[in-house]
Parts: sequence; structure tokens; C-alpha cells
Amino acid sequence: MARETIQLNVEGMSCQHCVKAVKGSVGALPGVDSVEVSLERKLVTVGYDPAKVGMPAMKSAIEDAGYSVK
Ligand SMILES: [Cu+2]
Repeated sequence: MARETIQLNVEGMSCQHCVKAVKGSVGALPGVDSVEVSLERKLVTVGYDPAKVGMPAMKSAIEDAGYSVK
């Protein structure tokens, strides 16, 4: 299966709870196989299968968790 990574700039994450919330909601999307979060850089790095999931679904998952994607 093809795998790609994308980096999203996410505003509003401040602690480990936020990291868990973002990892949980993005990680629950079908096709996502890894989620890394850097609080300092406000960066979420997602490994995914582009045949199954795309950036719009990731953006909504992050927004549903209460954060915003720039
Ligand atoms: Cu938090």
C-alpha cells in the first residue's frame, strides 16, 4: 500500500491532553497509520494511505477535537 506523510499546522494545542486528543481523533480515521505531534512547532505529522483518507478528513477530525488547522 502506498503511504504518504503530511504536516499540518495546528493552533490551540498546549499540553499532553491536547496531544492525546489530536492523536486520538486523527488516528481513528481509516487509512491513518501514524500521528506525531510537536507542541513546540504546533505541527502534526500524519502518515496515511492516500487511497483511503485525505487532508480534508484530517482537518475536520482536528477541528472536531477543538483545534484549528491553518
Ligand atoms: Cu491541552
